[in-house]
Amino acid sequence: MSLQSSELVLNADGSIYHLGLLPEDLAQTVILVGDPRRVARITEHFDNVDLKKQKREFVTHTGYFRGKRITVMSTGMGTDNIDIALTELDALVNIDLKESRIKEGSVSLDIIRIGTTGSIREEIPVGSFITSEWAIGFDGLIYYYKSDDILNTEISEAFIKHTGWASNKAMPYVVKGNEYLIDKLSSDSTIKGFTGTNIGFYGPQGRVLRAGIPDPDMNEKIASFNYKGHAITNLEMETSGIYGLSRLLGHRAVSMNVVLANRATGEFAENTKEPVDKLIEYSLERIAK
Ligand code: R1P
Repeated sequence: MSLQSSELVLNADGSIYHLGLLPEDLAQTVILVGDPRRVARITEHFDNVDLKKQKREFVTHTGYFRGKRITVMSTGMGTDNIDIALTELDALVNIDLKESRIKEGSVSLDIIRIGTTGSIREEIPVGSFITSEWAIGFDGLIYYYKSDDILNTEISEAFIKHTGWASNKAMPYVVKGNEYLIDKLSSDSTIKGFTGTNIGFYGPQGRVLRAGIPDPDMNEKIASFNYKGHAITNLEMETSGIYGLSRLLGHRAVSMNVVLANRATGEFAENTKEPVDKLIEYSLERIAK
């Protein structure tokens, strides 16, 4: 059965709709970043870059780092963009775009997020590298898919009870990263974390400028949650979507984040470039190993 053109949307050159990429543009190892300008900051370390494309916030470079072919792509901010990024990356390898048919067998990508985050623990200072072992999504994206088999409901149910999570917000979901990539990207320089993924930067992460929030103690409740040793370390906006969709589609994913803010102490990195550059260099070293 072929997919209708309203479902599998292609551009005039045959590339996938939002990413603007053709299957040959993509490497099997894919680094995802939020900020479009971070793409070049990563590929400046490459031996060569043979492809550069951009559509909307999706900037893509593909090239070689120490002989390994790697694609680096920006997703912009949030799990709504991750829905598009992951679905279209998967389509590039697992759907025959010319025939509009799902291919026999499936190809698995290695997906590594290199991002920035806020720590909710005093003991995880600005500059720390967090490898997300688990993610808890407050964004609700995964509930739009058949996802019962990949979610850890024991942890999410304990979390909902502990925080008194309001039923007018999306129900939190818990999903694990890929063990192989978590080990590969972890070392004495990283902390294994449990990352909370929010649907926004301000109210959803408990930041108040002018608009008030219904539960000002939510970050403290999130920080005091500890279920059988599972305690949340940091907040950002993409990891749960990347982990959830990667599990559903059969890809391996790990999320690496450098801490720029400490929400417990109120501290923010004076210089954001240096810690991000350090995480880029560290992650590339581990990916190339
Ligand atoms: C918010 O400032 C953005 O920064 C973090 C959040 O997840 C969100 O996307 O990650 P990136 O630096 O990768 O964009």
